[in-house]
Amino acid sequence: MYRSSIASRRGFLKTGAAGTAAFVAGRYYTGAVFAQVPPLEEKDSYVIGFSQVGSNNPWRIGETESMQQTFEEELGWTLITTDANEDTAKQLADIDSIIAQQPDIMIFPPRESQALAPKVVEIWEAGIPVILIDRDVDHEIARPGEHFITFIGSDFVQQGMQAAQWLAEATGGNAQIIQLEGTTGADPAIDRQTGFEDFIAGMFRGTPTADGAMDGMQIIASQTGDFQRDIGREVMETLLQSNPEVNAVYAHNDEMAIGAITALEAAGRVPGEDVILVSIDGSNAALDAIVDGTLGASVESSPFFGPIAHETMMRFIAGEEIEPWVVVEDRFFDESNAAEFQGQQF
Ligand code: GYE
Repeated sequence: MYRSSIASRRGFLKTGAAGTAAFVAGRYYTGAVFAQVPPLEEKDSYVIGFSQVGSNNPWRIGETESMQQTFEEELGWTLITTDANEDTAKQLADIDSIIAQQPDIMIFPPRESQALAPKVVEIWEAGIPVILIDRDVDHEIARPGEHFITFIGSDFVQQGMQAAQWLAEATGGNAQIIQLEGTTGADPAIDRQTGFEDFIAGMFRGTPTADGAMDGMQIIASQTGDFQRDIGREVMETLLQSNPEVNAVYAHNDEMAIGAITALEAAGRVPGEDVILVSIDGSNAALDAIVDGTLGASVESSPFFGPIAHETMMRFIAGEEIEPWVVVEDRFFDESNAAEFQGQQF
């Protein structure tokens, strides 16, 4: 599809090297000054490159299993799977090794938004179409509908806002909050922080909220726990010592919330009573903690991307124009419904 806006031209010129390579290759680029996703022909089976970020958390394992179930077990296609062990440099190298194997398409989560964006452009230069799942990249560098087909994933700003709203209600608007951030530079960590902080500041996506600024809700400390349980626990142990007045925790994922619960209990605090916790993901462990009363609530963030990735890929092959963001709808779990879903998640 022809895009002639000044913005895309300017954007394209910024990635001049990419443009030249695409022009020289002459496969999908015929002289116009905009990027275009390489096409994917219709055939019986496909080789898909899947570069996973890590596997030390049930969410990641759930995502990998969903991809394997859809593409390998149900369709009988080939999934080239790599595991970056939560190391961005390794993910960059993993992607190079997948490109060398010339898959038909790559479907993967970029660990960090900016660090992976030039790599998405490189995959585009190599003539391989890309669907990003679960995490997005910086659109100043790599753009959906041009360098990659689309981003399939949750609305992380909305998730942060929902967590803030629940916490404000649960604490009567008075909370001394420790925030445990996800992986620094990861799209969900950035947006979950924005959604939460904006909400307590009385804003949501640039519009004032009905509740206005919540002066009784204060973030007294905020540090990354890299989306990992053990790091979440260690960070919480340290932050607890310097912030004994804490009475609320907002963790960007369930694993860090569970680590924080362990740290709180070890320090003689009573999670769920003198410290209220809210997090994101909706894992089985989180549902159990909600039922036990230690975790207050968890906003769902589904890792089951196999079916929706397949459906989106087939729409692309059929020549449909794909929206730049395929939004995954999430549920919300608290004491009113957690028991109903126990064991059904990941
Ligand atoms: O919340 C977390 C994982 O990228 C949306 O990353 C995902 C997040 C998820 O490690 O548990």
